[in-house]
Amino acid sequence: MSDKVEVLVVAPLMPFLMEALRGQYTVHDRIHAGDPAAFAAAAPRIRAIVANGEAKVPRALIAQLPALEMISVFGVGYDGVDVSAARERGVPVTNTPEVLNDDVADLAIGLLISIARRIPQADRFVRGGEWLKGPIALARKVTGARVGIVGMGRIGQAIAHRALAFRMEVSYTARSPRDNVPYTYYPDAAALAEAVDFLVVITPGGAATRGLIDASVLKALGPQGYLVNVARGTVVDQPALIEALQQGVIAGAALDVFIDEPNVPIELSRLDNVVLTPHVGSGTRQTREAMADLTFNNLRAHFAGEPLLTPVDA
Ligand code: 8YV
Repeated sequence: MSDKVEVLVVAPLMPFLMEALRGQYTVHDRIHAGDPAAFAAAAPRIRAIVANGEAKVPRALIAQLPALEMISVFGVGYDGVDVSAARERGVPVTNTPEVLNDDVADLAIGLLISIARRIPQADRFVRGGEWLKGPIALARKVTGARVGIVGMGRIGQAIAHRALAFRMEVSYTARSPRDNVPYTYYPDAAALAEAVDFLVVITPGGAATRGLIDASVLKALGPQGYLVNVARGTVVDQPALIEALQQGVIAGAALDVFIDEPNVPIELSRLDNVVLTPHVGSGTRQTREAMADLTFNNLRAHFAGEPLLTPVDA
């Protein structure tokens, strides 16, 4: 048997990250889910878990790995990891902050413009020969509109910077007002929604934000308002959103994330006032490579006895 460190990969990862991991470690790819015998045999030797932003690393899994030393997440969000269970065991968790800020902010603005200007709908209009029958309906102006950002962390601030270039009036809600931003603060999502044309959600997932954007927030956003979600599906009450879209309680929504990915409710797909993307906020080659490097280098640092590059809660 080789003396390579053994790691458990718990989610599908980019091929270039898998290749780097396989070059350095003995990699067990998702055996915890698909191969109980192999998992039982390897579990006592597994010293690290590699996850992604959507992966689940529950307490029960951590408990089955007595030699576990660290969890490296390929993603900024680590709501799927039971960080308390890891902390109790003295197992640090790392993620990939900063390197994906630009991509997620770019997509947020792209989705906002897409739903307001109905770009995918216009594309379908041309392809379907509808243009020959007459002009398309008018859309909603973006420049100068009021945008409310739910979550004013690093990505929220990157979205705000871009919104300013569109001369948008930026306001936000967060657990508490931030003293490093000049935007108007609202104490809760409903008050913010009431005051804006576009509500952009970029707050961490997890128990603290589950269902934060509920029927009352959507009602406050109103029939001229649009929702953009580039955070986690769990932050929005998805059935309430579907109903709001069907009933015209809000004007439209652009969504990159869903409750049960990759399953998207058929009701959403049937609606014309939505734009749907398959969780691609960080999905460019450049950014995914930077995320892979950081995921790998956190593992490398740990096993070299060096400080972790980006531990969570740091
Ligand atoms: C995913 C994400 O990690 O960073 C996050 O929190 O949700 C994404 O970047 C990515 O899709 C890889 O699975």
